[in-house]
Parts: sequence; C-alpha cells; structure tokens
Amino acid sequence: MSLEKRFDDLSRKLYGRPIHQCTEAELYHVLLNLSKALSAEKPVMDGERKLYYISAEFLVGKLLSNNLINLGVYDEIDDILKKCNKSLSSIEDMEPEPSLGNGGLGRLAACFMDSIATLGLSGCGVGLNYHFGLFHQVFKDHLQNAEKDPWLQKDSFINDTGLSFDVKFGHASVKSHMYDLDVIGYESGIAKLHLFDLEGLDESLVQKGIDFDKTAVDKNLTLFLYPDDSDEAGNLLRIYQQYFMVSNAAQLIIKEMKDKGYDLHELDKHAVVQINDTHPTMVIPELIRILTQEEEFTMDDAIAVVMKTCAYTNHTILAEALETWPLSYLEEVVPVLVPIIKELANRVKKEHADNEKVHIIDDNGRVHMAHIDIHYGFSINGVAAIHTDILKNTELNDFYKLYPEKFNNKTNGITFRRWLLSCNRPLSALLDRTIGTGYRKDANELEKLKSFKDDENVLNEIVKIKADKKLELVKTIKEREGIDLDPKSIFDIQIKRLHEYKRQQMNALYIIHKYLEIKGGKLPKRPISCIFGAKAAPAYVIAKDIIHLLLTLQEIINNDPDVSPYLKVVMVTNYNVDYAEKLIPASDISEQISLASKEASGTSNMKFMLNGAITLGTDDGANVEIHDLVGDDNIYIFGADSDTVIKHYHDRDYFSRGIYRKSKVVKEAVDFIVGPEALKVGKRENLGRLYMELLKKDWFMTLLDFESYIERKDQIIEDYEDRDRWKRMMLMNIANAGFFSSDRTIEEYNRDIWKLPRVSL
Ligand code: 26V
Repeated sequence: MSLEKRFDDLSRKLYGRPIHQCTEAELYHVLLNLSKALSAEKPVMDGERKLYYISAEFLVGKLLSNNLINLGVYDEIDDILKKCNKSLSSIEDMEPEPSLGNGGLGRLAACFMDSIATLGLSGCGVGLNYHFGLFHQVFKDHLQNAEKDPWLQKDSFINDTGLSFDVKFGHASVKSHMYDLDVIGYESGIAKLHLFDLEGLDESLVQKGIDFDKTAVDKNLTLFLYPDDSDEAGNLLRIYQQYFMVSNAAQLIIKEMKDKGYDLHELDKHAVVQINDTHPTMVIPELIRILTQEEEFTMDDAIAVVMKTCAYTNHTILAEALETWPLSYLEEVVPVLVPIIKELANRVKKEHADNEKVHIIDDNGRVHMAHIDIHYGFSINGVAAIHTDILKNTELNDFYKLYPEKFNNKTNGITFRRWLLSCNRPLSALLDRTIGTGYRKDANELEKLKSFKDDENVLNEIVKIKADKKLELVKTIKEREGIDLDPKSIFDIQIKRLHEYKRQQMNALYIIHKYLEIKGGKLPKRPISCIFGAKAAPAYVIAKDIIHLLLTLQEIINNDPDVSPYLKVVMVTNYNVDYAEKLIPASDISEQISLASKEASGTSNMKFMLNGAITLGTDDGANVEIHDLVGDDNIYIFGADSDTVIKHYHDRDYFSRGIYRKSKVVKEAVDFIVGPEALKVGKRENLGRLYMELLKKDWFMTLLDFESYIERKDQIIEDYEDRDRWKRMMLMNIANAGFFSSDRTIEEYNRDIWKLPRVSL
C-alpha cells in the first residue's frame, strides 16, 4: 500500500475525514500514529550482549519530524501535505515537547540513543517518566517563575509495556510501570528507551507553581525532574527517585538475562551498564544486593561480576555537583542497600587506609557516589579531552594513580539527524547537492566541503540559508516574545543552563558596555541582537538574579530610542530543544564563554559550528577541540587558560575587587547594575545581590576575563563586516564539524567500553 493511502486511510479511520479536511491538531495525531505503525515494523536491536544506558535525563525533544526523517519518509509526507494545502511545520507546532531533561547531559543521552539505534547496536535507555518535567519557565516582573510542564498526552509516542516491578523503600513499597519510547535509527532499527513511572502517582499533589508534598513518596516520585533539593525532604526525595530508577533498571536487567537463559555469573558477558553521571550510582549496590540476596551469590562473586559490568561517565568537575549523600539519609530511604554500601566502603578503606581522599564514606558520614563508581566500575570517562585531562591530573588524580587503566576520554557528540537534517533542511539540501549524501552516515565526509572554499556560489548559498533562517527566527521571536529584531543585525546567541561558571553575567556586562558606548555616541556599524535562552534551578538564587539582570537590560535597551536601533536584548521564554532548533541555524556568533576548566564539554558549541556560526569562546571543554580543528583563523578565543585558572584556585589569589578598582570599563559596567537606570526597572534586592557577588566573590572569575572578552567580541563584530572572510569561516566550521557527530562518539564508547556486536538487520 502506498504511504499516501496509508496516511489517508488513517485520517479517515481516526477522524472520519480525508487529510485535507483535517485540522493541524488532528493531522498531528494521524502522523503520530502513522509514525508509530511504521516504527512497529522495524526490528528492535537485541543481541547476545546488551547496553543499559541509565540516565536521570533524556532530553529527546519533539519526535514527529525526527522520526519521519529517520524512517526515511519526511519528504514524501511533506509532499503529500503540500498537495493538501497543509504544512508539516504547523503540524509540528502541535506536538508538546517531552520535558524529560534539563540541559547538556540529558540532550547528550538523547543524541546517544539516536546513534545507538542508527549504528545498529543492541542497547536501551533506562530513565523516569516525569509527568510535569523539569518546569515550564515564565517571566513576571522581570523574574523567572516556575510552573509545572504537563507535556504528557493520552495519545503520545510513549507505549505502555504492561511490565511492572515492586520497589521497596525503608518505609514504603511501591509499584512501577514501564513505558517505552521507540528511538528510531536513521535508516536502521529501533532502540527502546524505557521510562519507569510510579503506579498511583497523584498529579493533584501539585496545586500552585511547582510546590507539592515532598514527603508523600508513594504518590509523588515521578512528578518532577530535580525537585527543589534545598531542604532535607527535597534531598530525600532525590534519593527515592534515584533508587526507584536503578531498582527498576536492575530488575529489568536480571529479568532479561534470565529470560534469555544466561548464567548470571556471566552477567558481564551479556550486559554492560553505563552510569550517566552519579544519579544512577546505586545500581551498583542494587545489583550486588539482588545477586547476593536473591540469586545465592557470595559477596565476592557478586562484587566481581558487577565490577566488570558497570562503567561511569563524569560530566562535571564542580564539587557542588558531585553528589554526596549523608549515610543517615540512605538509611532512611534504602536501608537494604546500606550494609552493601558499608561493605564496599570497608573494602576500600582496608585497601587504601593511607588515603582518605579515595574513601567512599568520609569522616562526616557522607557517601561519595562518584567514588563508588570509580572503585566498583571498570571504566571512567570524561566528555572532552581537556576535561578528561583535568580529571586525571587534578580532580580525580588520586584515583587515576590507583587505576590509570580505567580512565578514558570520550569527547561528546551530537546527532546530525536532529541538528542538521531536521533543524536545517536547506543546509543539508545544499550539502546533498555539493558533497553528496554520504555525510549523513559518515560525518567525516563533511570535509569534502572544503574543496568549495573558493566557490562563490556555494559560499553565497550558505550565506543565503543563514539569512533565511534569521528571518524565520525573527518571526518566531516576534510571535513568542513580542520583540522586533532586525534580520540584518548580527545574531549573537548564548543558550545553555544558567550557571555562574557559564558566565551569562559576563555577556550582560558586555551589553551594558555597548549600551554605554552607544549612549556616548559611539555607534556600531551594524545592529547587534543579543539573544539568551536559559532556565535557572529554582533554588539557585544568583542564577535567578542573572536572569533578572538580563530581563532588566532587555526592558531598558529595547525601549530606549537612542539605543534600540543598534542593540537589542532578548531572553527567550522557556528555552527548550524546540527553541534551540530555531535559534541555532539562525546564529552568527556562538557564545561559549565559560571559565576555562569548568565546562566539561558543552554540546551547543558543536551544534552552532555545524550550522555555520562562529565560536567566540574560552579554551574550555570541547571548544579546545573545535579550536584545534578549525585553526586560529576560524574561531575567536579569549581569556585565561585552564592552567592559569586552576592555579588561581590553588593559590587562592584571585580578588575581583582589585580588577574593578583598576579598570574603568569594568567599574562602569559593574556599577551600572546598581545604577539609577537599572534600579528604575529592576529590583534592588536582586541587582544588589548580584553586584556584591561580583565584587566580593566572583567565584567564576568574570572580571578576570572581561576586558579580553570585550576586545575579542569587538573584533568578531568588526570582522563580520568582511563578508568574504566571514562566509569562508562559516564554510570551514561546517566542514570541520564531522568529528562531533555522536556516531563517532558512540563508535568510541563501543570500541573501548561496551564492545557490543553490531546487530545485523
Ligand atoms: C549540576 C549542578 C547541580 C547542583 C548545582 C551546581 C551544578 C553544576 C553543574 C551541574 C552539572 C551536572 C552535570 C552536567 O550536566 N554536565 C554537563 O554535561 C554535558 C554533557 O556531557 C556537558 O556538555 C557540559 O559541559 C556539562 O556541564
């Protein structure tokens, strides 16, 4: 049967009408069901050895377009719809975005699932099905407000599997329910993403905002991702959630091994578990518990086999992000695991009596989750070359000395299906026409584009695609934010979680600096549009203050007739994957300005590069590798390097106030935060706190790099006017992006850690 007939039959079956008479919302549901029917015909990858990728986040993004692309039917569906006077992009707008992640770590897990499926590896993802997601961000009085994000609908991409497990906590016992999301590989089979949900979840617990009774764990476990953990109940709830996730994962693994008739003593031959950051760490003691208590293993045998099965990925060096739980909390939530954790800790203590830094339980009775992973896993990897080096040489040096063979680097990657084929179809069409379609499966083929570096037609087409994407974004921003942008202005974009180390505040200081220059009569040659997207953790006070500053600047600058023709500020509302797919193809400048050493990798830097934006950044995370690939001429690097920064922390000799006192530009920009113009619009409490933070602490050394940031940013803005040079830089960035395909990253994970055979389809 032809696809068109199937599509039409389904629309008649579901709505009693042919395609052209259906509304866009109806067509979304028709296509959702068509996509599910087509994916059900594809093989599910399952082999002799299987990967379980456990992660608290899977930021999958909207699924319809991507699924149609990976099923190889996007263009055909697009044509059918066009014939019926319908547009696929308006239909896509009907799809709610799954709210199952927070930032780079969750999006990485989603890119990995796409690559695992595409490469035909036998693997699945395991996570939780948060009904209200992270949170939905709204702005009121220039402040971030958090609301629930009810993204789940009755008819969705998620399928009920009917599988259920019991999970026993200290004071309660609950039942889970497993839902599956099919991850469709590009012209390949299916990998399953298993999302566990709590049976008996009570959505009505959430009445106002994102507040709910955190103690009602038998009713609240899968309401939110990262519920506020600023109090004890919040901390306990996170442990409940983590154990719920890993207990389900462990039970699933054991069940599948038994169903396939494998000997659990050979668990490591048939299963490999990737622990994504420390959130799933308890899978280690949980597997040991099941093997010793339910499968008659000795403790030695259980530990030995689990050690050969589990591998850990570290995603940050920030001490405050490395989880440590008080033993007393674990005793309350998961008393069954405590004797096992103590046993694991004792073995380490005995073996390494001389070095407390590698112990699992410290003198304050806190359990260091990463230490469990490192001692009792067989692999530990960082996510970019510089990050892995810092882990080896500084942060985890004591462990590196013990287990050098366990440490390895896996530089992050992104799936080109979503971040090129889906979000920038004109650019992928141009690539098809110039270098052929081979790059879709072998991203290194993007290099072929280099032979067009002097081809004016190709260069001008790249520029034209960018201009069109900017026009589309202008329309979106007008619709969603009510702000007018000049499509001819430079689009300078910083999109990522709000965190002091990422230094959105430094970008804000530059905007203030420009504002003051324009007020003083120094006008830029071309208008600049500074665009931000970021959510701040609801309990992270300074991060919310930075959002307040950005919204205050947006109000002041966009309404000032002297300045707004030259400078605009936009903080987009509720930044998510869908927004990223619109912002990234439209970007001229990619802001990657973290304090060197602090950004483990970054992944938006790769997405921007692939879409022809030029990086303005520090030598940090994967920027270092981008820099190596494109060379000095095609990137703008500034600021202190990671060695200098690490030395400042070591010597405790960084004082921001000294820089503020010495530098006029620094002082002017910082003072503006609490000056009369800002306070007319913004709040003294928030702006005053931010001002004091910069002067008294500035833990992430904003002022250290501010002058060199101004210098480099002024330069990149000036160079934008050299249109010949700029378009060559765009081409060189696109052509060098192949290395950052997540297919390459997954090939490396598989080669060095997972060792899965390719499933023949
Ligand atoms: C979490 C927290 C939570 C408590 C407050 C402070 C804080 C700071 C950072 C984090 C990040 C946790 C891990 C994470 O998301 N890392 C990100 O992982 C990405 C994928 O590997 C990587 O590209 C980003 O550089 C890294 O920040």
